[in-house]
This record gives sequence, structure tokens and C-alpha cells, in this order.
Amino acid sequence: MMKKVLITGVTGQDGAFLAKQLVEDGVEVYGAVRRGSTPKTGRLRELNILDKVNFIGLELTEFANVLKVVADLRPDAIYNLAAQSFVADSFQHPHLTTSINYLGVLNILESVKTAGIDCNIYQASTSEMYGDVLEDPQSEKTPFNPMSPYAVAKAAAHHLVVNYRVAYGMNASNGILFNHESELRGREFVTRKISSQIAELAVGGNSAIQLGNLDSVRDWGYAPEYVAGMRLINESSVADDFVIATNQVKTVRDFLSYAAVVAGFDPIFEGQGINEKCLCRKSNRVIAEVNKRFFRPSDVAYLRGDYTKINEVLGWSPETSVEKMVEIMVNADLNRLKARSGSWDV
Ligand code: NAP
Ligand code: F7E
Repeated sequence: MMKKVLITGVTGQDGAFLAKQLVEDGVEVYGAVRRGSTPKTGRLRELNILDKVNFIGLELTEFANVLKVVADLRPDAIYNLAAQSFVADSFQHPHLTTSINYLGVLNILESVKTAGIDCNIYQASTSEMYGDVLEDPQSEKTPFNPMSPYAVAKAAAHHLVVNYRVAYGMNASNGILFNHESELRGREFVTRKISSQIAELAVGGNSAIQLGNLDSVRDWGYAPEYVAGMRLINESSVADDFVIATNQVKTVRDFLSYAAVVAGFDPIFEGQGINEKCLCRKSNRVIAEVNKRFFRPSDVAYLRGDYTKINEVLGWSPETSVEKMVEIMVNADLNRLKARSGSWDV
């Protein structure tokens, strides 16, 4: 039984849901927060667990600091969720992305090894590592073909976790998670960008949503279920690597269309490529338009995960459909706007 757990990235979407699930199961939760700024506590506050998490200052890129925190705390498990997680941003900040997403992982592994403690490690690997996919659907056996500095750093970290497991017998696992979203998703990611901005339009806003590639295809699942999968992986006595996905795919255009319906619009699409627009059939109002600012230097066009292994070995399967998730997200954003007159805390 895990008694004491350290979560890096506790203020993020997954960190917050994970902290909530662990707290509810009586686990002592330590949340690592980066130094130099006030922690972003909005998600933990929204989940009513802000006072249940013990915050620890941690600079993941400083080995001595990571070692001290790990050796002093002696956690039973670490979930390494901290990352520069926005793929588009990794093209602007490749060094920063590599430091946190690769060297941060090295520091965690090396600290647990050096401290000589019995501690399971979960690393947040990603479907982005499959990049320009070499097989369909993508499983644990599919070769990586990363298409961004984010994905390259995550692929290197993934291999490092495997190497420490093999070389030193550490209980270190990778969860290769496909896109997972929720009402707590960061507003820079396309799903929450759509749900939050469509809610603004529905309550009287007048700025059309500016989007990039509407043809991008993703395998989108619901974050709380994926976090439950992370726990199955890290609580296992046998460390291994697992894909978590739904095996269902939709385009960004599909997601936008569902969200528009939930927000009370009647969407139709007109035009091609950079001139494509989403309009409301009833009012002729422009809901969204394509803007080349949101295209990436190289993008991942298509992802579909095969979750057979985690289903067979650990009994995990997805439950919430993408349509249901869109409904949850848009309604949560509509309720926030109505309750807080226009400001976003999450
Ligand atoms: P998120 O909401 O963006 O949260 C990222 C977390 O990392 C935040 O707590 C953030 O802290 C922290 N962080 C960022 N830069 C940092 C730095 N320099 N030093 C220390 N902490 C830093 O991400 P998420 O969606 O919860 O994802 C969790 C993990 O899973 C990430 O590693 C991500 O790459 C990976 N992943 C996510 C998905 C997905 O679809 N969500 C899929 C596969 C893998 P602040 O609050 O201080 O910014
Ligand atoms: O983009 C396209 C964009 O930023 C999804 C992270 O959690 O999941 C996430 O990475 C797709 C891309 O997520 C806009 O080009 C179109 O093809 O929501 P996203 P992501 O890049 O897939 C993976 C698994 C992670 O590991 C990451 O940490 O949507 N897209 N128009 C757009 N994307 C954004 N953000 N904004 C747009 O306006």
C-alpha cells in the first residue's frame, strides 16, 4: 500500500485529478511546485483539496535539489507529471522543454537510485512520441517517429525509464497516454480552447474562435479515467510500459461541431483550407475561423491508440465518449462564466 506519494506537476490537469484520487484513498500527498512563482492553485481549489496537499518547493532541473527532496521525503511512489506540456510552445522553447521534459526525468531516476529507496516511479510518456505514425493503431510496440522538440524530449525520457528499469531493477514505468481532456484542461489546448471560447460566444461574446488545422485527428479520452490508469500502472509490483487510449478518433472539426451544438448553435462549415469558417445556420454568425498563426512547423496529423495491453494486464478500459466529454467541458465553462462573470481561474 502506497502511504506517501510525491507528485511533480501537481498543479496541472492530471496532477490535480491524481491528488484528489489519492487523498480520497487516505494517501499522504506531497505536491512538488516550481520555485520562483506563486503556485497555480486553481485546479486544486476547484477540486476542494488545496488544504490536503503538502507543497514542497522543487526545481526539477537541479539534481542536488531533487536528490535532497527525494532522500528527505522517502516517498513510496513518485508520479513525474511536470513538463512543458504544450507541443506548439516547444518549437519556441526547445532548450527549456528539453531541460524539464528530459533532464528532469533523469534527475528523478538518478535521485531514487542514489538515495537507495524503495520507490515506484511513473513517467508521463505520450502518444506524441509516435509523431508521423509508422503503424495504425499505435501500441507499445509501435516505433516512435517524433515531430516536435516536445516529443523528442519525451521519447528520450521514455527510453531512459526503460533503461533504469533494466539496468538497476527499478520499479519505473511509462504510461503512454493519448490526449486526455477535461473541465480542468489548460485553455491553450485545442479542446478547452474551443469549450471555453464557445461558452464565451454563447453568453454574448462576439470574437470568433481562431483555430489552426481542423483536419487533425486525435484519440481523445477523459482525464480522470486516465489518471486512474496511471495509478494501476504505478501501484503494480511489476513495472512496465502501457498505452492508455480509447481507440476512437475524431477531427478538431468534429470536436468544434459537438461543442457548438452543446452551446446552443447550429453549426455549418463553409470554405476550404485557410478560408474555412464555422457559422451558425440560424444567425449566420461566425463561430470559428482558420488562422495560420495556429499551424505548427510540423504537426502530428493522426493518432489512434491500442489499449489492449493495459486492458488485459491491469483491467483498465475507457468509459466516457468524446461526445459526453464535450458536453461536460462546455457545460462546466458555461457554468463558470455565469457564476464568475467572465473571469477564468482554471
Ligand atoms: P499540464 O496541465 O500542462 O500541467 C503541467 C504541470 O507541469 C504543471 O503543474 C506545471 O506547473 C508543471 N511544470 C511546467 N513547467 C515546469 C517546470 N519548468 N518546472 C516544474 N514544473 C513545471 O499538463 P497535464 O495535461 O496535466 O499533463 C501531465 C503530464 O502528462 C505532462 O508531463 C504531459 O506532458 C503529459 N501528457 C499529457 C497528456 C494530455 O493529453 N494531457 C498526454 C500525454 C502525456 P505550473 O502550474 O507551475 O505551470
Ligand atoms: O493540439 C490542432 C493541433 O494542443 C491537438 C498535450 O497534452 O496531447 C497534447 O498535445 C491538435 C494538434 O494537443 C489548434 O495542431 C488546431 O494537431 O490540443 P493540442 P497536442 O499537441 O496533441 C499530447 C498527447 C501531449 O502529450 C501534450 O502534452 O489540434 N489544433 N487548431 C490546435 N491546437 C491548439 N492547441 N490550438 C489551436 O488553435
